[in-house]
Amino acid sequence: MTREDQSSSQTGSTEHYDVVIIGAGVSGMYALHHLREMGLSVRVYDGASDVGGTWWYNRYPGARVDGPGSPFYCYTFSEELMKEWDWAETQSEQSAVLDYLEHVADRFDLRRDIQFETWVEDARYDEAAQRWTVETSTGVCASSQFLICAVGALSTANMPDIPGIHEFAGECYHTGRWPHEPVSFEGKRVAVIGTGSSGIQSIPEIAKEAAHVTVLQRTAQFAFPAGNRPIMPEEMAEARANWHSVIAKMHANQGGFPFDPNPARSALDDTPEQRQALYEKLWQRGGFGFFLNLYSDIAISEEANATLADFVRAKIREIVRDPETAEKLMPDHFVITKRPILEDGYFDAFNRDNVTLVDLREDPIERFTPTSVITRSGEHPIEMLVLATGFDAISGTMLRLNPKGRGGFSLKERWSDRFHNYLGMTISGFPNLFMIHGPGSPGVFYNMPLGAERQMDWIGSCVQHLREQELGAVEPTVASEEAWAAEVSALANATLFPRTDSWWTGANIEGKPRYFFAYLGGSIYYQRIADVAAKNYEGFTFEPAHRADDAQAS
Ligand code: NA7
Repeated sequence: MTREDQSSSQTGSTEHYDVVIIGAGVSGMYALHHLREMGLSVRVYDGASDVGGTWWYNRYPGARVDGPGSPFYCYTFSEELMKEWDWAETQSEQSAVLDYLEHVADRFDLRRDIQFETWVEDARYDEAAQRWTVETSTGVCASSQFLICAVGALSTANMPDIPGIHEFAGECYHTGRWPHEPVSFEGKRVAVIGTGSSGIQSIPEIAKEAAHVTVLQRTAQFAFPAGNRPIMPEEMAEARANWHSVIAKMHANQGGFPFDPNPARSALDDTPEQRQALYEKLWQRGGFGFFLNLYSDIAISEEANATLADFVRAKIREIVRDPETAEKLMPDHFVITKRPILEDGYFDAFNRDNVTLVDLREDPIERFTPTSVITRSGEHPIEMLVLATGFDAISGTMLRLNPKGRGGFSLKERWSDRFHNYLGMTISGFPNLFMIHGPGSPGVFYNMPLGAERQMDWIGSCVQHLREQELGAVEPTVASEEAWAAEVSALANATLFPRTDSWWTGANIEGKPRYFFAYLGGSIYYQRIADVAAKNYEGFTFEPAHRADDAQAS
């Protein structure tokens, strides 16, 4: 089959494309746009009913952007798009982000190449044809030279396995699978399991309506004031007027946001009074700026870390009136080594009469009954259970997909001991497969829409390289994967991050390989991948394109 024949054609029940993309979230949407602009035929599959990925699913009360936020949590590829879209708040609520993504889908006519409500159930690489075949839940089968997994870093819900939970007869919702119909808490006794970002954002909102909220906490958390505020028209105007320099700043910044780098300074260089003054100023201002303006060794030095941890613990004691509850809320890990959380009324919710805290470390859940949750200390009758229990993050959805590479070797086999990859985008034995925000990439440690664009631009260039050179397949060597793993680990091991149990280390999922799997070099990563491309894709091997008659003969 010639390349022309393969372009968006159909043989029997198999559709043929240049590229299949799995996922129509922020990454998959841009991947579609970019590859289409390159003149490729592209098909996107997504299990949801519309675009948005994580923003389509996470509709729980209080769901908001909890990073540095708007207007810079957005695509940068189109200046017109930036100019025509107004963001209302710094911490945009879920519906505002979804509105934006729907607008992007309309504006760039993305939906015509997306098949919704379609799960990719299997993906197999055909070595002779140098193509991937995917099978979907709707029976559609597609073949493509390239497979792009834009499956989301936080998309496979972590469902707790607690005795009796399936017998619970009341309403039960996972925050990452929240219903599209309105959920009423009015007059209900609600239990919430989980105090990560989703629990901490939703608990104060649920408490406003519910008869009673029982918070079931496994790990007490450090959380910081969200500092959400309206974005002033002059701020939007300024961002627009300086859009090119804003983008340049975003590219240069460690986290992908247009902020000037904070001068390197140890927390231990300041007196306790000076530190207190800085922490207090940042606390009052709120927002993600707290982390961006901190001392540079908070995530590196135990002693420096303790100064901030003590400050936040004192704040919790100040906010929460009941001393016993306040003590249960005291986190004991290194601060910011679990995903930093922005809160708006979380600690204060424990001052309400209708909110109680159960510390599962001293009072664990024994089982559920149809009408209650039973902990060691007694029974808590409930009508609703909210599971804010997070995700099998970063690798979980790739493993659920479990693509089969060369020789039918599955990803589950390849990743049985660790998440082998090169540049966080490619895996040896899985030619022509690319991941966006995969393990080993900056992923959740970088402005995710921008990171997706930058990874996708690199993938597009690699695809272009293959087509220009009439190459059929590309994959990394095992040696380059090993070197990459060492680089990722060396960056992580210079910090306190790997020393805390978190979804960043895989510790939240039983049996998951345990190590820190994000690339912590920030913007350095994009220089690294550019260098690899400039050195003729150093660390990769290429296969010439098989002729169609060779492929058929084998
Ligand atoms: P997280 O941050 O993984 O939080 C999940 C929470 O659920 C966390 O407090 C967990 O405790 C708790 N958890 C998980 N399983 C259980 C069981 N079995 N029993 C009790 N408690 C449990 O997920 P989120 O959805 O809040 O946030 C994910 C990201 O989404 C976030 O960073 C934002 O970027 C958006 P643990 O700490 O593991 O002890």
